[in-house]
Amino acid sequence: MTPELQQWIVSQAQAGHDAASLLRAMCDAGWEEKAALQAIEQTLNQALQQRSVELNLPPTVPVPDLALDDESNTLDAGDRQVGVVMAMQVPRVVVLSQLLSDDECQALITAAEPRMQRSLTVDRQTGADLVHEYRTSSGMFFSRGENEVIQRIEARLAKLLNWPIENGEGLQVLHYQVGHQYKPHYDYFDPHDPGTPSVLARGGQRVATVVMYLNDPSRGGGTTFPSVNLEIAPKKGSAVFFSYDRAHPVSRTLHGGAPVLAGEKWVATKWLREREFK
Ligand code: PD2
Ligand code: ZN
Repeated sequence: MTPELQQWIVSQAQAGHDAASLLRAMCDAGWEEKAALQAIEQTLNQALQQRSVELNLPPTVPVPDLALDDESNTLDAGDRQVGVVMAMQVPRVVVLSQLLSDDECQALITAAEPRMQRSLTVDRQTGADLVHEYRTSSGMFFSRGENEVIQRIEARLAKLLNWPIENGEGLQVLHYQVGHQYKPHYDYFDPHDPGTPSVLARGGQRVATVVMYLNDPSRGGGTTFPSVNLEIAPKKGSAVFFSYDRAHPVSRTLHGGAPVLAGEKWVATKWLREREFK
């Protein structure tokens, strides 16, 4: 491969041409398809790697994902067929329907309700849990596999996302009342925070989130992704999955819970780590 060709591939990609159109142009110019594909992949990977170093980005890590194909809008979750409502690549966000049954939603709320406390967030300096103004919901954590319903849901998520059950934190349940919100934030732990190393000792970084909606708020309470102007309406039994292959804003996974305007909002959040969460 000549430097000129490499430069051409990078400049075409920067101009917004996708891999398929690059491939077509190269094949039209006499390239064999397999060789052209390899040249494009190698060149773009190299360019991305170089850019990451220039920008001093942390390296990417493997993340959970769903086995989506173009033909099917349902996924086999083992004991249940789950609907795919929307999928985008960057950031990786997939909205799922019918992930949980009404009974499962209710069972989670019933078990969580007596254990709810004002929500804590991790203190960025020390790694300790703190009450913070930007998070006005109340919440609780189940432990992993705590009861039969939780075991079932965790097994379903592991199958859907092809990620070990052991890498999941315990399910968190949040309850928002009118006016409550969760201001935009990243779910990964900021590598520059002094408290992060102690948090990472238990299973490494968070690499993906599943927010499951346990009821239908009357108004408001959407999950927002401000970097890409996306808002997901909370619907009982549905969920939003998103992943972040590096702990950096380039992941574009800034997200928040919009204020609840009428009614209430219950969610269960599953965070997935790189390794076994102990
Ligand atoms: O409740 C939500 O929509 C929400 C939004 C952002 C939950 C979380 N983050 C979370 O639990 O991390
Ligand atoms: Zn979050």
